[in-house]
Amino acid sequence: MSTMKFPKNLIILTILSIIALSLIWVSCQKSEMKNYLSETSAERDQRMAWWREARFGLFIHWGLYAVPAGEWKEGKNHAEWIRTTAQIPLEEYDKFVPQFNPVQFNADEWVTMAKAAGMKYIVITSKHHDGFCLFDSKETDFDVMSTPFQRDIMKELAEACRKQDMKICWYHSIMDWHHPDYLPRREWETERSADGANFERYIQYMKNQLRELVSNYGEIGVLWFDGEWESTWNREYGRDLYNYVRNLQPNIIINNRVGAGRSGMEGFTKGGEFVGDFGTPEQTIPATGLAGVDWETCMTMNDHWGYNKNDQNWKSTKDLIQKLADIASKGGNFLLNIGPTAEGLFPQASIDRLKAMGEWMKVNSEAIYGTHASPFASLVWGRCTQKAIENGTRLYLHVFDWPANKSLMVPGIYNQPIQAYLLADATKSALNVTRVEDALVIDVPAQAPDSINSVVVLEIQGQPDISDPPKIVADQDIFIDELSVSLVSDRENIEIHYTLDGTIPELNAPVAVAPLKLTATTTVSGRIFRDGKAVSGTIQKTFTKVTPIPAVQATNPQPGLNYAYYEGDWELLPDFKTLTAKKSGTIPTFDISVRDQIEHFGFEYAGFIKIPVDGIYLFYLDSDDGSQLFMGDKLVIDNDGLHGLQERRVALPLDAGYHPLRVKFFDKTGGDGLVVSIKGPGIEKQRIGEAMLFH
Ligand code: FHN
Repeated sequence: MSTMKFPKNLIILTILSIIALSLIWVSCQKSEMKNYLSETSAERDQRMAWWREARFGLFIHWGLYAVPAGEWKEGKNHAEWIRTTAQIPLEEYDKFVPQFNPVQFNADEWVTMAKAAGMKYIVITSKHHDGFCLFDSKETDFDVMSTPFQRDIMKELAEACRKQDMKICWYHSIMDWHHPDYLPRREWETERSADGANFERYIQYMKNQLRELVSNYGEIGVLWFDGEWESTWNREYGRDLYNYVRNLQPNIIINNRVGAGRSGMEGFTKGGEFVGDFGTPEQTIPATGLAGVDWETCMTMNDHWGYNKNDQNWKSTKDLIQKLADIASKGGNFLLNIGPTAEGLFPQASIDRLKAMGEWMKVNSEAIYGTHASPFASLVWGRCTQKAIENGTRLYLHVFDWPANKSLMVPGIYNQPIQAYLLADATKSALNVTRVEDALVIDVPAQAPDSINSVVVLEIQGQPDISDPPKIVADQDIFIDELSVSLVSDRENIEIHYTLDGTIPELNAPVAVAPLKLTATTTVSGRIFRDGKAVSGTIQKTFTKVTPIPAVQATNPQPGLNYAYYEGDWELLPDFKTLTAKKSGTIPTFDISVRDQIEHFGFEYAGFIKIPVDGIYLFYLDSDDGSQLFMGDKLVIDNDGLHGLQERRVALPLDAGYHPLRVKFFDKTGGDGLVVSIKGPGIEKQRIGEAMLFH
């Protein structure tokens, strides 16, 4: 049969026009994307309002891993990571699919228990690192519809939440140990080739699933990303994904694990990196809140996120209730986890704790919902949360240790009291309040209303006026010629008296009315007075005048750094001088992408940095794993060791000109990263670029 011949150039023209049209389509898509990264604070406050009010949510880790329930061969300490921690090959792990049939799952019962506990939102694993989807996805068969259960769990839970005015939220893992395009492979998965894997194609798969999750289940409260720490994910992907999801649902809230800037389990994002909407401390509660930063501690009730049938190390109800108060007293949210069984049930120990927390919340939730961080640095008997009221403030005093002498002392507070009463007392019968020096003392009954946390309400006039000393504010602790230092406080109707000789300021000491100009090493002390009386302690800080490090003569400096690349398995930085480099040469800046393998490698970079003007310069070293920065022969930043992305910094006085510097870096396994940044006179914090580097 003759076949029609198309002239070659017509075929080429057709292909080119298809490419051109698809590029136009993609750019249209991008151009239609609104940029939510530049949201106003008013818009953000409106979007965050329900979440800040909520303060308390339920985390649910559920999936195929509930089937083995923590056990594999001899191992009994696994959970949601079991495919990796037990090194289960894909085809073995897939055998859990036909075993997943949680016939006792009842979404309404789960939501009822969460609501009774006082929780306002539920975050459930739509897909954890194992890649299995608890929802009906058109993008994969590795989902709940391929199990005997064949019901869309996300759909049922979303509907149950809506019925009970509970926000439904999705956890979604960026890391995916099942999808063929996800990289890197697990180190032990030597049989599973990465040939043909295309990470960009994986990102599109993830975006397609997120479109399903954020379009098919109604309004979603939070997208809780996780698994963002591996080397293939980065800040740019995170910013793009944040915008992508916000364009699907503009009011959705997204955590900081969408980006790549989270520093470890303390969960906050380093300055300058993309942050998402809230920090995510994990299994830990920050020592204090961070003014103006939204954050949420996520925590297990025992030692595992996913169900482990052998894990009976349950936190006590007392511990959980006091943790809820502690977190709220620092301005954070508490996301408390349950790992349901393969049958679809909450473990009884979890049910018991939810119930007991609900009993406490039934009486005291006003002291949690919509509250703000404590105005006190610390309280020996418990915690404090607060709310604004007309012409004053309502303090919720969470008393863990009830005073045996029936006198509850609230130290260092200068406000006039309005009234005090027990939150558990429906009649709000007044408690007597007297002033003793800088404290207010509340007469309380002998018997605490609650054995774990009794809330005493103290209403005061105006904003809290606490005996905090003034703050001492300056750019640096060291200076070359002159340094401006300010003493500040937001307390009203006060004077700040100061000394410059290390003595305690008394009433006759000078008053700080403008920034102080220091020209020699000085210890600044500040103390607050009102109506001739000291109403704070004293704060002190020493500022040191230093001689700048002289520049060196660089002979015929050329752009770029010398570098040497090594391979090896280290726990700490080796002495590279004793090793043979795999390769070396010059490189424009600190760049680890020239490595020949994705783990067990190291670099040493050496050259000069050209400092523009005399001044104090901050250097930052952010790495996963270890790194060190040398200026001349001096080790100035030691960030060595096995760790996730972690940033350390140093301030150095430098003369203008060339300064010799050296950076050592190594990565063992898992994520990796190296960022060397600088901040100085006229230089905002930024990566040290090619323009400043020479050899
Ligand atoms: O690897 C996960 C872990 O399984 C769990 O999901 C926690 C909960 O936030 N997040 C990761 C560990 O940081």
